[in-house]
Amino acid sequence: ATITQSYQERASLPNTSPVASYLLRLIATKQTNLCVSADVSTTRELLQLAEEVGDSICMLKTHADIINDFGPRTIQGLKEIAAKKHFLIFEDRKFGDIGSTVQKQFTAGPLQIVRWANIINAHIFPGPAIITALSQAAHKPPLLRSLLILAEMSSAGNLMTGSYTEQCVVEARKNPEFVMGFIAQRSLNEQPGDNFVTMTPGVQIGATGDGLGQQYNTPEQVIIEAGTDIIIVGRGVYGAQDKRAKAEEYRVRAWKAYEERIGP
Ligand code: S5P
Repeated sequence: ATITQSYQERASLPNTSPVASYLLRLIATKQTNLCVSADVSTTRELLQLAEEVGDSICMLKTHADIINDFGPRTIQGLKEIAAKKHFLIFEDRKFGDIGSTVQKQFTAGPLQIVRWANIINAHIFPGPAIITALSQAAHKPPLLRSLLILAEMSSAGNLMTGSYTEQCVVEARKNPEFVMGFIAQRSLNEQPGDNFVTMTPGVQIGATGDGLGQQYNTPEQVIIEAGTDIIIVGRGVYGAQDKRAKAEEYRVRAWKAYEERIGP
């Protein structure tokens, strides 16, 4: 059902986490279902990329642990640009440990992810306590944070299929306040009432893979055929000479695909 509904309509459906509602409204207002993956290695490059693509994105995805000089300057800069350009920050930490450990990884150490990332993701192979542990850590002191469960991956030969993926959906349905959706290759909204946000990496125009397992689809394959909500593009954007123009090109392609999918 969510396949033919607009982002705007979905923002006010029941069973929608607060962060998802905010994001869906933001997407509708800015007319962008593009998330840029900022896999760069310095604070300077990260903040410059955020400035350049900020107007074209609904979300910036980071890997804080690959930034050589990550620190308070990175956090402050990111927050300022996100507020000015109106996008959310998603730290792609892929938590995957016992509850007690992920709480520390989320809140402590040099990254202090909970302080600056609106959205995080986790694997559920350690069991469902990973969800409650992250939720608890996000709520003291109360911060508006949300989780994406990694239900499927883009890489060749990955093991996240069948009943594993199904179990991700089961656990998400039990935690609609905190779990906003999935990292997956297709929409997993299969039951009436499901309104999860699906974000899909492995998107690039004019490439099929990277020689290291990554597999690429086009924005149209992902948004129209697979029914997902947000494309995640890394090298397709930050690898370009003119990053601003490239982000805008991906935004237009993914937005047109969405308009075609929901119909007149
Ligand atoms: O299944 C996945 C999940 C993720 S989060 N496949 C992925 O590629 N990712 C991430 O998306 C990956 O860690 C990288 O940051 C980004 C894809 O980058 P690209 O350069 O291949 O577009």
